[in-house]
Amino acid sequence: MAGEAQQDCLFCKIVEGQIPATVVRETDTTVAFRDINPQAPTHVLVIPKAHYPNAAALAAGAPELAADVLRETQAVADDEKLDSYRVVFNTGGGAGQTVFHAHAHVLGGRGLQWPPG
Ligand code: IU
Repeated sequence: MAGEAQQDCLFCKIVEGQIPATVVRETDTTVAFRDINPQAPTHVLVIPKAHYPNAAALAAGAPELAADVLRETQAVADDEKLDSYRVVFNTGGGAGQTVFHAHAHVLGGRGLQWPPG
């Protein structure tokens, strides 16, 4: 069922505390943790606790939860004192998505090029 934890999902395991992560924020519905392979001085992932495979499924299936995730990206940027930052939802393998549990990358702390690669 939509939103249910998936046995083989690494981010569900982080939510459940079965895999370690450096958690920087947590709400009833979301977790934010530092990316293990940071691409910028600040690189934090914000995920919904509930499992949705990507941002499109999250937005369609649980729009209020999608709003929670977006709100938390702003909170991360505030915590990290970022004036400029980028929020990225890689959606689909062709866009570089490797973990199929919806997540927002919050990137900042350096100049960012546009368009991204
Ligand atoms: P992507 O958009 O699906 O490519 O992003 C997945 C990210 O998850 C990627 O940047 C990884 O470095 C990151 N990550 C992590 O932070 N902790 C983990 O245990 C695993 C992946 I697996």
